[in-house]
Amino acid sequence: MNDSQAVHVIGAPLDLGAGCRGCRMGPDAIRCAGLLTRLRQQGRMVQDLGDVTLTEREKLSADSAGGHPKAKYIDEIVRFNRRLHRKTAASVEAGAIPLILGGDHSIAAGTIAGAARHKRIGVLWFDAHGDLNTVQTSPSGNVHGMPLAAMLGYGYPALKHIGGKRPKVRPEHLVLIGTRSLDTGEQELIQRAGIRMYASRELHRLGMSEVVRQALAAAGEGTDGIHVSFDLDGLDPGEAPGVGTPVSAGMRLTEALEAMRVIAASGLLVSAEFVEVNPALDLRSKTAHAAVELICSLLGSDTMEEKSR
Ligand code: HAR
Ligand code: MN
Ligand code: MN
Ligand code: MN
Repeated sequence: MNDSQAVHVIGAPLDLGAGCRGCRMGPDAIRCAGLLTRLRQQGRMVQDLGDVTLTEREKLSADSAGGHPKAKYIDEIVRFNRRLHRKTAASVEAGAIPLILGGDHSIAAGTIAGAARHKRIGVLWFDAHGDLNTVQTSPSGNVHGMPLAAMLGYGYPALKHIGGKRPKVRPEHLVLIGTRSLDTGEQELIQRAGIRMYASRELHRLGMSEVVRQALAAAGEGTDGIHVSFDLDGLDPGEAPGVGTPVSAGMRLTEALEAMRVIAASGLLVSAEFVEVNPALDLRSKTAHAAVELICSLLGSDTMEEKSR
């Protein structure tokens, strides 16, 4: 990433992968919290490409949208993610930085496939959860708990094969940050694949800057750059109440902002997404505003910051 690269905002209003409704309104909530104005004030060229189309949820039932009883709405989620993958890839090809606004986290199956179309990608995954379930291990059948497994090459075929059959990320180029809720099958996959993880305990022991420096060294080694996937439930529920699956003892917003600044300074960023903002559960748009702060720390232009000093 450099200061002259434009940011392409892509809305991904999908909530079929989540257990509760509402994060389909996430993209507009983040826009309404002032995203475009704020980024432009920081000297970043921004273009809003609008939203990827979702088939009306009311026309679908979990079965008719079907495909699999333990992967709810999987057919429509795959269709949506194919569209999202093309938009993301086109944006990278145009030399821009795609900034995808979710939507539930199942959209990562489209964004990462898109970013990985012409680049070898490392992934920094900020989340309370691992999202490393497969149809076999998922306790809920909610697809937002599965996208990262799919990107590593595990799970539901149509989901993992979006944008081609090869895995989109190698386990050594993936780092989980802020993790504190993992299912048994996810723990096994982390062990088996040797995935690097910084849970809350390590975050506090090492400090966020050091964690992100280590994460960037691992994910950046032998890749063309980094995709940042930020699930707002990675933050503490006190600072990000507007999420469908809150987990206590999360990252502080100040820590997460520090993480974004270290990533920005590395120049390694290729693409980013901010997901799981659910305005129906939010308190005075606190979570949407947290997303805007994080995005500005990640994508604000350094040059302009210096000019205004
Ligand atoms: N691990 C649980 C499941 O797979 C919960 C997933 C929670 N959802 C998310 N993902 N917000 O980060 O059902
Ligand atoms: Mn997630
Ligand atoms: Mn999560
Ligand atoms: Mn490597």
